[in-house]
Amino acid sequence: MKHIVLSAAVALAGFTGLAACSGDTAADAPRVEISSAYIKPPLAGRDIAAGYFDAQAIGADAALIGASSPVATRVEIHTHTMDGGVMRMRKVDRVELPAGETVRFEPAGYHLMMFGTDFGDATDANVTLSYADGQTVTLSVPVGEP
Ligand SMILES: [Cu+2]
Repeated sequence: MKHIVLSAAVALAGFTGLAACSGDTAADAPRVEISSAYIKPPLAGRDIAAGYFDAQAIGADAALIGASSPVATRVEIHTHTMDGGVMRMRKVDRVELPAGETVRFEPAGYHLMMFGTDFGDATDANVTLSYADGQTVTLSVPVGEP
């Protein structure tokens, strides 16, 4: 009996080792799938744009903790909240992405707020997303309504 328990412990240790190993190699295997991404360009005379997309964590929970873009001086993650019947935007530091669930970044919901943008004539812009596990992924995102 003691022997069986010991084997189980060894098997468990082996499994944990494997999990740690796959974590180490995750840098080249995106664990969050981004789809339907687009950037809504600024209104005329403004330089604030918004980024929208669908995010789905694959296999394990993930969390988006930041974003940046070479065409923006600053990119923040925002959410909308109702405040006394008024819709307000609020900066958030982290968006949980439960495994297998699609989290939408969309108008009136989560979105990327891009400040000080300068798109020029670009039809696409790079956006780098940073995740809680340290992974960063840069996407080329179309500029314009989908
Ligand atoms: Cu916003």
